[in-house]
Formats: sequence, structure tokens, C-alpha cells
Amino acid sequence: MNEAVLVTGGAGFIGSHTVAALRAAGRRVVVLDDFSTGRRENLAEWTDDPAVEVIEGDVRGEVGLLLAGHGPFAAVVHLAAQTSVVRSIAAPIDDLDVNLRATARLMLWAAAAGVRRFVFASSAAVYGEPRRVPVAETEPTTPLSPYGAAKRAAELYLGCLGPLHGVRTVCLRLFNVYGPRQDPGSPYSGVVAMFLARARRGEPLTIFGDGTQTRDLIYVGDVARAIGLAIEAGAEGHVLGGMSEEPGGINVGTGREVAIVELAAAVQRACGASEGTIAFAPARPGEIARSAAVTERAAEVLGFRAEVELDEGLRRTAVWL
Ligand code: UD2
Repeated sequence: MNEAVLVTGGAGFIGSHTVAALRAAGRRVVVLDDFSTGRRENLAEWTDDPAVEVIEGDVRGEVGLLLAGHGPFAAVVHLAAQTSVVRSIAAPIDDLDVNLRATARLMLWAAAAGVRRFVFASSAAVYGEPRRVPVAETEPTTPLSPYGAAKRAAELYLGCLGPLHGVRTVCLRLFNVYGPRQDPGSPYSGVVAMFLARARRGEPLTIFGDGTQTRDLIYVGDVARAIGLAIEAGAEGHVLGGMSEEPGGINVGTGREVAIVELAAAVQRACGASEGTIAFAPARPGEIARSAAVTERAAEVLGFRAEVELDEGLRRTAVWL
């Protein structure tokens, strides 16, 4: 059988878009998902596609047994994760088990299975409150949450385990990802999903704090494309995102800083909603004030630039809801 790409968390929000990008590139795909937050509906498009296999299982479990007979694998894209910063503060050890321990174990399995490339979904949370915005990869990492700390620790583990075992690793530091299939239904949902769902129901959008805080909002289709490029990139090059030549990871953002008040207005435009439907609530504790990515490294190393403008991305997401 031809080589597959393993996508952990492939039934999730970013995962299902990654499956789409990989299929568009003609890759065979094996999804490993425990369906704790991932959904079968997210993969409905590929139900009858023999080049997409779906395995139900937990990345903390016996991955070798779960995946036996489904290889060989050219690459692993590791997206299965505990995704909430807030939840990582409430349950840091659970976050550690999923986001660090399972990542290190998966890398060791990948090395033993002869996988050559490992792409890891890291996060802008590794920076904490950046000293400078936009933030470059060379800036210090001072995570403010267990979530950010585990993502950074996972980068460090991959940065040494990869070279030790001959697996090229790429750690992508994702900024604020939004788009179709992002679950709007949990209190941990991303701001775009929350805002769009509320605007759709004619409810006021709630802004935490004064709304001057900024984020770098990147459309999920762009992120899936970056992941596809990370699989292909540097085939003859050095260890990407490893400790020796790259000090950590590669930012995946747009470089554009958007204030949350500005986002609220853009969401209302995308939904054709009337004005005056914004409520202010106290700021979330421990939040960062500003965030945006320096995007040069992604351009140089991956040949990646975000393409979908915010208004267009919001329209595509509003249509899906
Ligand atoms: C995002 C990611 C997180 C991590 C982090 C890295 C999500 C859901 N979380 O956390 O996984 O990668 O970035 O820095 O993508 N807000 C409102 N009203 C709402 C919801 C949110 O004002 O109804 C504000 C919130 O206070 C914050 C901003 O919007 O200032 C973004 O919030 P978020 O929860 O979407 O994402 P963030 O940046 O906390």
C-alpha cells in the first residue's frame, strides 16, 4: 500500500480541514481520533473514499496496536490535543498527559515505525505576553498557562527526540484559528465561533474587557495549507523547529493584529446584523493584551503566506453556521 499521512485529531476542527488539504494533494490519510471533541460529521465528505481510513482511539493509548496494519506512514500530523487554555488551568495534569506525554510517546512510536516527518500543532500560547508585537520566533517563550507550558515543553521534546531518532520535526505555532466546523457550543469556544453563533441568534456579542485586546486571526483553510507545506518542506534540509538551527517553531498567523471590538463589528457585517448589539463583561483573568505573528519564517521555510482576508473568512464561516 502507498504511504499514508497519519492525522491525529483528524475528526476535529483543524484536523478535518487538514484531511481535505491532504486529499486534495492526493495523499492517503489515516485519521486517529477519540471523538471526545471530534465529530464523524466533520469527515462525512470522505465516508466512501477508500483513501481515508478512520480509527477510533485515544493518543494516550496503545497507538502501535491501534495503527497496526494501517501503515506505512510517510508523516504524522499531530493535532489531537486538549485545546483549551482555561481548562488547562483547571486541570493542568490532564493537559500535561494529553499535550506533552502523549506527544512524546507518539514521536517514539513514529520513530520506531520509520516515519520520517512529524508535524506538531504548537501554539502562540508559548510566548505568553509577547515583549514585542508582532512576535518573532526568536523572542523568549514565557507561557502563562499550563497549556502554553505543555506546548512549549512538547516543542523541546520533539526538538531533541526528532534528531536522536532521525525524524524531521516541524512545530507550527498556530495563532487564533477560526473557520467552519469550529464548535461554537462550549464555554471554551474561540471568539469567532462565539460571536458568529450569537450574531446569528440575534443575541448581543459579549466582549470581555474593553475590547482593545488584539489577536491574529487566521482562517483554518490557510492553517491546513501550512500543515501540508510543513509535510513537504525541507526534505533535504535541517531539522525544522528543532533546537540546533531553529530556536523553536514556526509562526502560523497572518501578521495582522485585530482588536476584539473591530472583530465584533466585522462579524456583524458578515451576518448583516444591526448595530448596537454588543455587551461588555469583565476581562478574563490572565489574558494577554496583544498578539500577532511575525510571518517571515513561515514564508522562508515553508513558502507559506496566509491568503484569506478576515472579511472573506468570516463570510465563509457564517455560511457554514
Ligand atoms: C487562543 C486559543 C488557544 C491558544 C491561544 C494562544 C482558541 C479557542 N483558543 O486563546 O488554544 O492557542 O489562543 O494564545 O482559539 N473574547 C470575547 N468574547 C467572547 C470570547 C472571547 O471578548 O465571547 C475575547 C477573549 O477575551 C480574548 C479574545 O476574544 O481576548 C480571544 O479569545 P479566544 O478564547 O478565542 O482565544 P485566546 O486568544 O484566549
